[in-house]
Amino acid sequence: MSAAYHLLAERLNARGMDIDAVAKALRAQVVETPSWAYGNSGTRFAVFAQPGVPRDPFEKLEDAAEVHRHTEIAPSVALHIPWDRVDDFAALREHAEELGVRLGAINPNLFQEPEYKLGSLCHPREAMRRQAVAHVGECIEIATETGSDVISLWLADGTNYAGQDSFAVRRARLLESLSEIVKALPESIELFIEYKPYEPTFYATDIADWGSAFLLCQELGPRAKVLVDLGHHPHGVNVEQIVSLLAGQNRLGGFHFNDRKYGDDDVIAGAVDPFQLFLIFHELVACSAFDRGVRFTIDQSHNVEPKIEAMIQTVENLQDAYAKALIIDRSELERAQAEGDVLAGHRALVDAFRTDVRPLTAKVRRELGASEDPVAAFRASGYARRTAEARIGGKAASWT
Ligand code: RM4
Ligand code: MN
Ligand code: MN
Repeated sequence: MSAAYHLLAERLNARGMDIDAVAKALRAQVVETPSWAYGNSGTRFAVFAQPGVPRDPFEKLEDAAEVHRHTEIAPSVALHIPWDRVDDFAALREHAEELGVRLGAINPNLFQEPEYKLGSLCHPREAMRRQAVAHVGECIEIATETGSDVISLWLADGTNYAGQDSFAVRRARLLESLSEIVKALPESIELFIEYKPYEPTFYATDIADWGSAFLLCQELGPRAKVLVDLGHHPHGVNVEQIVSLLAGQNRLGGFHFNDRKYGDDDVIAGAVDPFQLFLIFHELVACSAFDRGVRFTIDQSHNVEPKIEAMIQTVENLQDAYAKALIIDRSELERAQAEGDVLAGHRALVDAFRTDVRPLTAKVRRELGASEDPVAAFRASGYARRTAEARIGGKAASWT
């Protein structure tokens, strides 16, 4: 065990903290990675293809398994349909199992068909709404075959100009479409509803914020929950407070982790604002979200950085944020809050945030059979070179 770990353990033990319990919680952390992050992606200006990018969902799973191999806390992979449509989902599931991973949330794609120009579930024409509902129905069937327990829905619907359509009528169409979807869900599958304030539409988005998503969930019943994507808020919004509120109402389905400086940038979680990430994990620990099945998915697109390395770094950042949240001196925090000791409460958080938990997370990874330094181990493994050499020919996976 490293000297740095002993120092950290000593410090935490002196505060009466059970470091073994912290390590146990960290070993149980589970993060889902998105299949679409392993394919080529870009901006509306350009897609920069990378060498060795998977050519089909089977190869995407191989890259996801590599992330899991080095971290041992990323055992499941979210799929996006039709990007990940295959003829035989049982075979895909088997391939995942052979690689030591499993298939996670199924994400319907209601934004790329030319028919969806004016929307999908809210489209003015009934035939288009039917087509969109049918696509989600196909995703439910896929979820049944893949053993997935979540349909994770992000809706691109909205309008570009005032007067283009009626808010109220679009809302009524949305509720009708979603009610049909919920009715089609088997017992074992939940529906997550993701919100986003703008993009691809610019005037109004049909599910723009957590309140809109929450309201829909209330109308749709207990199987519908809200998904919080960290890049989907206007600037200055207190995301950790939204997390606390939704968790308190038992409507926090899960996350799409990423980070951003300006818009929906989808860069590595914790790369821009690690303090916000830490505060979100603090709220989750405070309301025992980890015992309540909240799902932790990454939703990122790595356009210029190497994709697998970026994903491994992300998983590490999420582990780091969780570790820091777990070592908060909660009795001191409660004391300070009860006594109105403003800055002592703040200091309790900042003290944990400033603590270097890397010796602890490295130990946890060692115990799990993962790599102590996952990015370095991945770099040294030669995997990137091998796949770049092997994956020649065919068409690289891409969202375009
Ligand atoms: C959206 C949203 C969805 C994701 C797509 C690719 O902005 O975040 O969750 O599936 O991008
Ligand atoms: Mn998302
Ligand atoms: Mn997004």
